Amino acid sequence: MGNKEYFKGVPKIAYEGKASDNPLAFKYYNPDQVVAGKTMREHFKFAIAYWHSFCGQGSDPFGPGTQNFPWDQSNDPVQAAKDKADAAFEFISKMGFDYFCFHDYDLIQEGSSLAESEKRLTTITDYIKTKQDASGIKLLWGTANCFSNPRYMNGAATNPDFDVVAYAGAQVKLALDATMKLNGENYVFWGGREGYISLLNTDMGREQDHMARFLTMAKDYARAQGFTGTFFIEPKPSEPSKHQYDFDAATSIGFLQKYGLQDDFKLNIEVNHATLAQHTFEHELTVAANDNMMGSIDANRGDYQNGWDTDQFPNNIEEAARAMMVFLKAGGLQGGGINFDAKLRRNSTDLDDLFHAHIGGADTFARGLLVADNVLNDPAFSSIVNGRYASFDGGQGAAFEQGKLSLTNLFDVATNNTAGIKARSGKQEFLENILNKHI
Ligand code: XLS
Ligand code: NI
Ligand code: NI
Repeated sequence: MGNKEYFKGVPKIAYEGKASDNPLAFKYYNPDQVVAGKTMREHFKFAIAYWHSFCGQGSDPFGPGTQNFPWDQSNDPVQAAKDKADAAFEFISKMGFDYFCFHDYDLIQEGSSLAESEKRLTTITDYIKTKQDASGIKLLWGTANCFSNPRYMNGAATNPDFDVVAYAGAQVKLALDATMKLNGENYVFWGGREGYISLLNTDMGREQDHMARFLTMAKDYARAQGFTGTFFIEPKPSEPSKHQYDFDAATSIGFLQKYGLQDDFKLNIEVNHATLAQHTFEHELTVAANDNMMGSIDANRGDYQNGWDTDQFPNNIEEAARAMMVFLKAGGLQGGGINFDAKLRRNSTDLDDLFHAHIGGADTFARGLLVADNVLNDPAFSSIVNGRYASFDGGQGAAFEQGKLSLTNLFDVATNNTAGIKARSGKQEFLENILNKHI
């Protein structure tokens, strides 16, 4: 067990309330505070993303990493992986969060063969298991990185070459084994290369059939091993592919329903993916919630002046509040939690920056939750939304909802309406003011 302290001088982060001037304290995230019947800790299940926080060192397409992590100094892959796990568990414990998430090769560098990778994964998961037992920190979800290695340049499950599909299957089997060994509560599929770069060389229908076949096999394997958690698809419209098959929530739900996967699979909605798809975060959550598919959240935000997945830490309170309104109305997530799939800016190079980022992210969601609860409990707000649909609560409107009317009946209702159609205001500005009042 490593006993080196990586984040020296940083104490365990505590809730001190909004009057506190301590930058290393939560101002709104109070894990034990009950909101709408649950503690904040239960609502959110905050998780740390291993890849952004402990692997990515700030490199971008224009230059190498800047952050030079003290846990990434050993040339021995096993030692480097253990140092990284030590740093990760120290950080998560100091944040007071309960969960982490990983890709297989975030935990340890991929080996030069499948057998070597399997051996390395076994070694590091043995090590992480002891750290989980000692700290109580849990695994929200695991996943396989089937997009970085050059073998996946034409896709993983949707690769036109069966040998690559089989290799991806082997990798996902190992990632599922690692996830189950660490008692992962869920398993994620994000298909960055499951799409196309050009339709000229792509048989889209065949690739989508392959993807469904692959997901079904992965699900059947895990279920046969006794895995009872939920599988998540993570919609994203593009980047790295020109077009990804899991474009957005509506597309992904249609895909899952077409192939009969909707009972085992839900969605992991990411804020920045929503905005890349030209949707809002609240839109994607609403689409998912309507079909009982709101499984988990990857919390971050985009830069609204450019079109990349910039994965910035959440700090937009209105965006969080609107999302939390959907969240509360749906009764929370189907199995998942809130994973900070976010990274420091390349020039944020101090070790304490990682704390400021996660404190801000947690406080943004906590504040969003408090605002959402207040808005939903504000009678001026709910009476307007409910009132807009009152004509369906009785009479012919109710008969319409119950499927008792035909098109001819609608013709009769419209013909007999001698009073005419009244203009009814949507009251948007009124509602926006109520939301802002609670912010
Ligand atoms: C990339 C995705 C990725 C997934 C996990 O854009 O957000 O990080 O969350 O593979
Ligand atoms: Ni993500
Ligand atoms: Ni992303």
